[in-house]
Amino acid sequence: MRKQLIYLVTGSVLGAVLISGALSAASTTKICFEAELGKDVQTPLKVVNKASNNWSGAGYMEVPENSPKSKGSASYTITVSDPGYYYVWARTYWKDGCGNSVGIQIDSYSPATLGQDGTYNHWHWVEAKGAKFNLSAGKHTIKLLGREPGIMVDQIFLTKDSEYVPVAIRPVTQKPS
Ligand SMILES: [Ca+2]
Repeated sequence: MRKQLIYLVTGSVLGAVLISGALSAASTTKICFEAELGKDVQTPLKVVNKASNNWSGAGYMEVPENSPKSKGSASYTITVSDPGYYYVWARTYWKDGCGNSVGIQIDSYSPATLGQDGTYNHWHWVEAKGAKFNLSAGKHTIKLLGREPGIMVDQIFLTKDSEYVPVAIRPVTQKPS
């Protein structure tokens, strides 16, 4: 009986170790930074610094309504500590159907389009569907690209987990340089 109990306890401990091992393998690096901290900002993209509970940090990046299409950019240098394939998301706000997308370019990859969805007048996360980026450890350049007017971008988020869907404001993990 005593021996059985020992086996039982040992088995549970082993099970717990295996489960925690599986969890740590499944949990992946997440990178999140504020869109308004972009450098070398080119119009019509512009930084809006305004405090609110509706967005994170000091404000957001905006392409004002009635701006030209496919113009404007902002640059971010981020540091990747965990190399691998990353998926990119942006926390966005579309004022109406005239503008519901934004572009993101990472290093020398082709620019990816995020959005083209039907969620208006509401902050929400959109992803670069079908795009993943192989990022080595070290510094990488991310560019936010204007595509359509009447849009705002609060945060930019990268994850190695293809199943992960960010919700609401995410914790900032680094300040881009
Ligand atoms: Ca922000």
